[in-house]
Amino acid sequence: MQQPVVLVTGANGEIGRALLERLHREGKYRVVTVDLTPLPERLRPMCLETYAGNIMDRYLLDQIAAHHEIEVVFHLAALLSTRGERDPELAHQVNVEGTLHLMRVAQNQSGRLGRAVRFIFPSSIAVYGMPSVAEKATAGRVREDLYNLPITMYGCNKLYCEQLGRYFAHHYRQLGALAGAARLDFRSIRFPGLISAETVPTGGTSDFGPEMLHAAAQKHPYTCFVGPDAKIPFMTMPDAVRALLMLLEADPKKLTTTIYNIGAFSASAREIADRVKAAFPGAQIDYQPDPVRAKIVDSWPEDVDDTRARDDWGWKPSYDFARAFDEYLVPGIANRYRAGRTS
Ligand code: AKB
Repeated sequence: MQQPVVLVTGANGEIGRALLERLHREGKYRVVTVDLTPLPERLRPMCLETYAGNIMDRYLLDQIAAHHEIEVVFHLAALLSTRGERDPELAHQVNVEGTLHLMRVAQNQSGRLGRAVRFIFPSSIAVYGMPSVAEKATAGRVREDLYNLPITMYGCNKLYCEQLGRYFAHHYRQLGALAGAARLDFRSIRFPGLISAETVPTGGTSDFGPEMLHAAAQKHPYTCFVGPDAKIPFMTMPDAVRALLMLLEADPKKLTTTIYNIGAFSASAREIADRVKAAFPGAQIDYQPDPVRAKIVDSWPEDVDDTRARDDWGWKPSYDFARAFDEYLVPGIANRYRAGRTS
């Protein structure tokens, strides 16, 4: 029997590239990708087919669905929080309308297959809106259902799409002929800021962590856009990808919700800078907080409560703060720049 087909949108992004490599190593799925920009040469042989195009293009999505029996969707395409504040309407189009198109395609596909397509959606700590820095400091590990008052378009988009997914999974066309048909199996993870040894993110507001590290590894000075005390949860990219696959493979009977926090470690800009300086002794880091970006980071919780993910599908991070730097980021980044890779 042929392996099932997985569709990855935003495959050329940070998470996408890491996920493609992992899916390729495991060899359990055939992978079809779509992204605005073509995949780098080295990733293309890992895929059954790659499409360069926009997820707003309904015709393209229908074409992809017509050509492949898609059983799983990783919908990674999105405009992140800083980019989204620069163009909120575009963020809404990509993050909400694009997601709706894709859910419709996956829903139709579930009907055709007669079983639920698994739709894995990366949400974010951006769905939270802490009312003040003082409350952020005392709130501790924030549960999924608290402080859902985002201050960015991206956060609003993610929060809404989580609900859209829940609707598609449990209530889609509840009055119509499809009331008893196979629905989407929607599952989402609220990611913290992600740090990869391979890639530098663009357009996000948690980017100060990875930017600081990659700048130091390249011997570039770095001016941080948040103050030294700004603190949010972070996670390494290998843990993020592992979580996506764990949630994909989790037994549906064990899932008690469609929305899961996952945590690994929390760190302030100063704590990250100290680690970076220890690893790259010449690193030059200073602070010139951008008031808006700093306010966005202040609105995100210091830490998240991931009890549900631990209980329902066995989530446990592999990398805490020390291991992340010592065993993954520092050696990985040194390798990456030594090899002089450009993509
Ligand atoms: C961003 O900064 O927008 C993202 C996120 C926290 O979801 N990295």
